[in-house]
Amino acid sequence: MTPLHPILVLNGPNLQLLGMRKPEVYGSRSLADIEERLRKLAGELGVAVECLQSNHEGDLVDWIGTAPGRFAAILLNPGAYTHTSVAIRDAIEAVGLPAVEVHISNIHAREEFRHRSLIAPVCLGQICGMGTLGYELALRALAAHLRQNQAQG
Ligand code: CA2
Repeated sequence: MTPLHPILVLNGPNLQLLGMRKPEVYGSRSLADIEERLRKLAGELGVAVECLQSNHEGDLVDWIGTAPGRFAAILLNPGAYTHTSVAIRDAIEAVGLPAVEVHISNIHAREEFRHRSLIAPVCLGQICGMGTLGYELALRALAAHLRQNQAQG
């Protein structure tokens, strides 16, 4: 298999608290645990991942903006910025890299303000409500998408 550029994994605000609070909503795994599992799965899939988290919208916009040429795709859980950030949406749309949005909880079964994602329309797809397994499903989807595109030249 020809090596691909790594996949950029971005987590937004408050996701550094995973495993420490609200396990009934977000499960009991820490972000470090999720990232470790993604690195292991990436190895099995023949890709690499780089994982970053920030509570600041501008950091996420900067990382997305500098991804082309360094990363092949983006897996992101934008946290609460999902529902508010035109800047993150514009960044994803501008760079044109395939992106998958992940939510641990089922945002459609929660408060109405969480039902709308500004970012999902510029992504390949969205996975939500599958707990932290959603990150692994998204990585599988992106790796398959990249391999398919590679095979088609
Ligand atoms: O379900 C998801 O993954 C969310 O992106 C999580 C965001 C929320 O604003 C979105 O609507 C859905 C919140 C992340 C906060 O994470 C915490 C983790 C542990 C304890 C408290 C918050």
